[in-house]
Amino acid sequence: MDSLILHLDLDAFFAAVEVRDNPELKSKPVIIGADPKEGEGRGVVATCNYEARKFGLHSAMPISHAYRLCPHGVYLRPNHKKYLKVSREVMNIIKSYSDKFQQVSIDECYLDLSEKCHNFNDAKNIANLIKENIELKIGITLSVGCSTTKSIAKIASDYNKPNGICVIPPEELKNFLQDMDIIKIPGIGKVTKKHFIKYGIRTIGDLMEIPLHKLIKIFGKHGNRIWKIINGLERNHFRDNDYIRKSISKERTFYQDIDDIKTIISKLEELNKKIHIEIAKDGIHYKTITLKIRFEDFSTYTRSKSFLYPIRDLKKSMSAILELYNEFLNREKRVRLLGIKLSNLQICKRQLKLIRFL
Ligand code: TTP
Ligand code: MG
Repeated sequence: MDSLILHLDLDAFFAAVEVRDNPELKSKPVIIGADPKEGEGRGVVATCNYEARKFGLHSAMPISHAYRLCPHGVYLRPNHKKYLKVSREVMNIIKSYSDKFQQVSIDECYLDLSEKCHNFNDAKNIANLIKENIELKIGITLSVGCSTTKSIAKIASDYNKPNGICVIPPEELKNFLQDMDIIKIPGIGKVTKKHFIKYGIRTIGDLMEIPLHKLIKIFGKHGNRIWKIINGLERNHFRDNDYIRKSISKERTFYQDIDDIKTIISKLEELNKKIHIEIAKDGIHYKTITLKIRFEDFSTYTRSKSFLYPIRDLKKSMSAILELYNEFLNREKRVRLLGIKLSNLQICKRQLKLIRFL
């Protein structure tokens, strides 16, 4: 018997929470992100509701660009604490439908229903129940994909967004994927896509024409992984661990570009302190620290350093940041943005017990 896997992803998550808490916004374009400052703002869009997407707005778009496309939208700053709380509430509801559960980001997770359901119809009924339950208790919507593997379920959940359900049994897989852009395959981003285009591969149908040995020859391990995904042969691992973000980052786009080294260092110290306050609350340690720097001409660089073991240490991290910053000391350009990212995260075991207990 094939597995029955659901992928569940909340619709326009941050924006949906704000609309829920202020129903007057319901029919308006709502954008969550940096302050647009009437078109002069310098950050990016975190997300926006589907009303705003009609104007071409999307995540990661510069907020000034968003403002030009949609000046009459409602622009709100994010409230991460609130979103984390809503995320926990949603995940607790979803978890109650199966022990085989894995959260993969703040608003998406997988659920294995193989032992709970006999067929796709049963799985679809459960997906509907979950959707109704979340809409009733939490007041936001989500989209669900259902198939025999995690990656196909993920592609399917995106297919009928927002507020949709899409079930893809194995016999419909080929038809479903055939005309899709290869960027829909989890793990293929803009950069990898360019690599595939060099070989004339644009759609998943193009990929399906290529035999496995050839894919492996051209793309190595990546080729093997992709072949398994598009043929519905990927193995479904459910990691039995608590969800922990892959990385935590903080960045600041300055109101005016800066070139004074003292100011740059104090901004880095400020970011470093803030990010440490945040991880201390959750007992998180990190092995890798990354410095991001964007100059006035928008050239952007990231540089990382990894420690031998996970740490949470303000002094050590600051000296790593300064070491990474050294490379940019003599650039004769002003700095537009600075950012710090912590990755390779781990929750200290004792702390985890305490969090569970609380
Ligand atoms: P997504 O699930 O990618 O987006 P979404 O839920 O807003 O919209 P969709 O209906 O397409 O699923 O991301 C979840 C949340 O993560 C999103 O609400 C805001 C945040 N986010 C950012 O802050 N920056 C980003 O670049 C992206 C992609 C998401
Ligand atoms: Mg989402």
